[in-house]
Amino acid sequence: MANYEAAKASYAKLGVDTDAAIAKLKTVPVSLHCWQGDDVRGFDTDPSKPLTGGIQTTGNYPGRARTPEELMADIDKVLSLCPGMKKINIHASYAIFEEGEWADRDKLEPKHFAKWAQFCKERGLGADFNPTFFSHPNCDPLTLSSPNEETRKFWIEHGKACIRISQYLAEELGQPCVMNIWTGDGFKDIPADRKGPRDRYRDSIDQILSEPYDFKLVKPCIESKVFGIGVEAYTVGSSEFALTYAAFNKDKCIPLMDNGHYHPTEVVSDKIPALLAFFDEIALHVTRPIRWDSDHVVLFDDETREIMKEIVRCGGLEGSVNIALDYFDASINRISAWTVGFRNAQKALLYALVTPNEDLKAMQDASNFTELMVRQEELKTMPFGEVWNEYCAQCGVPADGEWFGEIQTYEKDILSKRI
Ligand code: RNT
Ligand code: ZN
Repeated sequence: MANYEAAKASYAKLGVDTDAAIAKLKTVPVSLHCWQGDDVRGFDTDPSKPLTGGIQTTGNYPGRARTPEELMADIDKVLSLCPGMKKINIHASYAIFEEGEWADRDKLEPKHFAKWAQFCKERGLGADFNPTFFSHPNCDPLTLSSPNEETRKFWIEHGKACIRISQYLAEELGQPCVMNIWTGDGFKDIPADRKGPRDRYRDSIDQILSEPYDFKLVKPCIESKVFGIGVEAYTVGSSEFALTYAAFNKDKCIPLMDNGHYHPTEVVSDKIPALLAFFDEIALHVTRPIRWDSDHVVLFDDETREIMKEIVRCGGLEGSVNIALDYFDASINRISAWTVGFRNAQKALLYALVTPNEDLKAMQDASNFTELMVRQEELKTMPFGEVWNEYCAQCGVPADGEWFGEIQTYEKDILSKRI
């Protein structure tokens, strides 16, 4: 406490109000992805079947969640260790069926997500949603861009079902539901026709978005990608495709950028203000790519901090930027992976909120680049850790150094028994 008061005084000298920063962060929803807990397997298909769509989890750390009950218990553990306002990001493949019941993806209904709605409601959380266009026998391997009309129809019906489920989740929870359309459609090697699949993908999205929904409640997104594993030569939903679709359909959807989906020297921190110059609202998947879209756990690293700074500076916390996490590491304790990533996203947001952004901007506008560099460098050794600890305390969650023991106990008591 005394440490926080001292840190607060140091920041006050820079014109930064740390109490206001903490209060603001408490109101910003960050979406926690359900798929870190079970290596993106879901419950609607045989879990021994491989993950497809060009994404991959690597590692076989023991303790993967195998049932909805296990996954929800694990999420509860994560929630208890993470500060801030959360939403739960659910994939369609995590449908929960009654005993003896099953529905294919084109026939999914809101009732298959009633248990998720209840889970969120009981904890005061919002929900986001994703159609699952991968890990299913009807990936031929294409989905929404397939030349086979029967295949394409199946996936369009899946997308429409997901719009209805998203509308249900938003209404049940009284919060908007971001519904993200991403497919891994593409080719391993040089295609003979690059436009055909894109024409079909475009038409498929048009059909999905023709399903009625309230755009204030359901926010369909189009997520682009550069390449996937086994899909190295061509991706149907490329950056240009996804952005152009979103730009031409601003009344129906918003663009989504995943910071693992670009060439390694491109940075999403720079793309956020570029998009916000044209779009009222955008969505993000925050992840950590290493050489490719490896979906490593989010760290408190330079680019995560820069992404959060841009969100704050661009006014993104007033509703124009929807923040979700997207990573999956099976090589370390999954609860710890989830917790580290969520806490780091929060930490980077708080760090951005205690940056004297207006003063720095004024220096830039006055071409005072010398002082700008000095001030930016000096900020790096401010007593930020004290502000972070205060935020954790106010949110009723453990400070750094105080939570890992809980994960070890959970592993010993719960995860190690999952064999
Ligand atoms: C894949 C995309 C996509 C998925 C999730 C599971 O590269 O990032 O968002 O990670 O839908
Ligand atoms: Zn993503």
